[in-house]
Amino acid sequence: MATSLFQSIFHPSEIVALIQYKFLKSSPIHVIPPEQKAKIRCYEFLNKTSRSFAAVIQELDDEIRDAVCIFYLVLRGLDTIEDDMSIPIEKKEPLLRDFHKTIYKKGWTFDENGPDEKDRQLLVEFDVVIEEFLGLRKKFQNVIADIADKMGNGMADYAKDAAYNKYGVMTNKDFDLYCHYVAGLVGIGLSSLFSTSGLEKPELAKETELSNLMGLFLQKTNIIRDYLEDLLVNRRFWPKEIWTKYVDDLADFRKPGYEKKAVDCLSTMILNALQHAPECLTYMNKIQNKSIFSFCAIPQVMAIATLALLFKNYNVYHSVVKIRKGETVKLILKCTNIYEVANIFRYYSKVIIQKNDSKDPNFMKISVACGKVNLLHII
Ligand code: IN0
Repeated sequence: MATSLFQSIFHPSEIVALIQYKFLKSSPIHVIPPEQKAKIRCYEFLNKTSRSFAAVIQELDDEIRDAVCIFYLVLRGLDTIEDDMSIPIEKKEPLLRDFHKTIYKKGWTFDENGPDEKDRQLLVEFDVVIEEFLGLRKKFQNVIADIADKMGNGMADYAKDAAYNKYGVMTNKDFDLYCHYVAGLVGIGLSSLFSTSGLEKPELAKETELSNLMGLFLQKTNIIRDYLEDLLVNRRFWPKEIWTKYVDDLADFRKPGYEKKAVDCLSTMILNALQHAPECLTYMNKIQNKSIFSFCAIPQVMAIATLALLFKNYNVYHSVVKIRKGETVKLILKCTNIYEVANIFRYYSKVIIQKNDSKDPNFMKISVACGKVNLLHII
């Protein structure tokens, strides 16, 4: 709290937001009866993996909260297997492909992750997640298992792909496909869960393309922001088709003399992500339930704020650039309805327009992409 306040010292409205948020969040949200040990443990895991996002999940209405929490933890489980380079491919492939069956196996746990894997403990105690999964309504179980099936198989295909292992993601099409597996499917699954709960119309589950793009927008923003973190562990998610226009090796952007190329390539990446923004607003415009709306909108506004911060920002290549906690909290407090969220999108598209300059090879395309966000009418 003290560091967050200090970071916002020149942004008084963020100080107000931080204090407001602190008081809002200090009251316990939902109390789980002490005998439901597995459920308590699941929420502990949720709170450990992501503080602010966990709070947003816990604010969801009763009909959907547990299903989303378990969906999140199942996805984390898959991720923890995919991520771990110490698991040999012969072992990893069946683990990923069969994960949708594993979640039905009462008592299943996994302790073969490397000691440094950050969510290792989740798989060590995965029996609690399975117990709660099996306690969900059958329809929720089917949605979660179906997404785990598709995602696990997609991840396994990439983990086995020789070109991907050597060079990383190759084409723009590959980039969209990879992001579809790890994030687009999450959007598709969430829309199905929302519809299944009855809190959203059945039609929302049919909006698979818009749901997919919601995930792509988030994941592409993460990939741009995490350039350095990923490069240091030799993961290359920036598509080769984009960066080879500027350099021979993705790591060259870090070298002195490559600053202009680095910032131009960054613009191409940001433009690629930004093109999904209008469709994300279109998706959010279809959400009726207040708690689901905030749940969807908060990561989205953080993504567009992040893109605006990363645009023209050479620091991306030398450190991890993140929005201040104060700015995050201010955004969280504002995400109450589609008009506010559309205003936030417009605000950050203007921030991008102000940083745009005519020497950028993407100048026109970026102006158009921002223009589309600005002109979108919400009805
Ligand atoms: C998410 C998404 C998420 C939330 C709401 C609607 C969505 C629709 C489509 C796709 C994803 C959607 O949100 C989280 C947000 C999050 O975890 N934020 C982090 C911040 C950060 O920098 O990582 C936090 O600590 O607050 C998200 O990023 N993902 C996610 C995972 C599971 C579920 Cl159920 C929902 C991950 C990803 C890869 C983008 C899908």
